[in-house]
Amino acid sequence: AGAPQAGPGRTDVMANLFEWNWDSVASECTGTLGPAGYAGVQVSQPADSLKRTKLGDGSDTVLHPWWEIYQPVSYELTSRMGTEAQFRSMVTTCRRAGVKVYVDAVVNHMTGQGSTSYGGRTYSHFEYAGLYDASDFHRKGTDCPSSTGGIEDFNNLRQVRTCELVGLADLRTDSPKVRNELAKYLNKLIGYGVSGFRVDAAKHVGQDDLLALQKKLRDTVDGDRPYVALEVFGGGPGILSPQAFTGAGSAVLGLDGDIQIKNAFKSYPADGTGSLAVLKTFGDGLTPSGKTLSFVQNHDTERNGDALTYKDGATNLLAQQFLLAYGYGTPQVYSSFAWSATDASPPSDPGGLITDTDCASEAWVCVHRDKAVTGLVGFHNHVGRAPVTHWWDNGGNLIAFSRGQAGWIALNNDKSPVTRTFDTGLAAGTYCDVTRGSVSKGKCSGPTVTVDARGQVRVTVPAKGAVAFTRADRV
Ligand code: LM2
Ligand code: CA
Repeated sequence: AGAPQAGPGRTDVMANLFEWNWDSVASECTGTLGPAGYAGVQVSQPADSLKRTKLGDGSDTVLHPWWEIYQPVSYELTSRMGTEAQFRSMVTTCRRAGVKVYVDAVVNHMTGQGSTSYGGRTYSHFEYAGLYDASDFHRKGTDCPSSTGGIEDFNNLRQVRTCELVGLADLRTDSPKVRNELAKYLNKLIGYGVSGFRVDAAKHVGQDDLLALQKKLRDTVDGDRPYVALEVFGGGPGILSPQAFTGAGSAVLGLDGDIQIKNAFKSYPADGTGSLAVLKTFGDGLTPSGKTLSFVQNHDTERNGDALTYKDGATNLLAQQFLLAYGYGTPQVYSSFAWSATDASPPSDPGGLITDTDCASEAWVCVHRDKAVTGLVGFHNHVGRAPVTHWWDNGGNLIAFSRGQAGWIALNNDKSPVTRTFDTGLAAGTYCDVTRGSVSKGKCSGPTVTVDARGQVRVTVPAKGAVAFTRADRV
């Protein structure tokens, strides 16, 4: 169950293209992800889902909110993101570009509302023709001990596992029938070339059922065990904690880590009152690096206040650079659509089908394409597992460190530039700053910096910016 790895010069960086349609993911794999050195891409929940036909109460103004996809109604692959044929072709295209595909898998529940779907299916709560009937769901009273049938106490083990998460029909993942249906679905995806999964609501499935399900999964087309990253929000005690799930999959999501990154880069309530100096031992107290899919934000935490968002602009880019440079976890870069209301729909046609991504429009935010980020993807791939050395900080918002003798970076989260001499531990020479330029035919397209015979470099670290280079960026 290895972290994503593919192609020469790649290690493990993943892009999370949340609610990009399949055709757009495919062109991104060929046009950007492959060439920039991304090893993997996480795509959205691909099974047929709820398609709402009318608005709910007064505050409900969006007919097709982004969260429709978290309400599956079958395991057919017709969705807001495209057809089954488009999905398959996307996987093939991405793999050819050296980018492995990881799928967001909803295994805890089925839809909690509505009656029609993107695939044109009709269904009702607890009845999904040809797949599940009422006997395949946990029920209030017999299984779920809460008075409403919903999870009321997130510290109560039986509630967390058998009651309904926000009213979503809770699958009997402890039954052979449900496990077989889920395995059939996930194995179909693996057969199409998918390399692993982000498992939605894994806390609400529980360790035993997750492990039993994974035993039923086939090897990937590369001959590996599928990579399985479990979504487990922090805050739960004991066996409900992320730490308690590290043995139940390949990794857990870094949901405590993204909170800490936000706190360091942007303390509440004022921007810049935290300090990057605290990141000297980032990872302390969190799940082990090799067992964590780390990120600055995801689709939930960009909305719930836990994490930095694209709206933080340069601060967000700087945080992405830190995560890629520091080497905690398998790093993932999140890119999705712009929003103001938290329920907003991704750019869609009137029927809710998501339209092609246009990174040049204000409707989409392509963080993974930013030169500040792609430069650090290359850095990450080059430095590999080299340890963090030569750490330096000013106790505030200026930090610098090396990754062994393979690379060096300085990050400045203050509002004014700083010029200073740093120890890098790298060999003497002139290097291309990969945050602004790249080396091609021995020439740097951006600014260069010079390391002297003592391994020292004198640089100006821009306000809300970084300077970074690796051994491979000598010119
Ligand atoms: C997740 N991880 O465990 C996803 O990352 C998260 O985005 C999902 O919630 C959740 N679990 C279920 O997969 C989102 C969204 C919810 C939304 C659900 C289901 O944050 O607001 O709930 O998807 O679409 C919506 C309504 C809610 C309603 C529910 C069921 O907002 O009010 O509950 O549908 O009808 C009565
Ligand atoms: Ca459950």
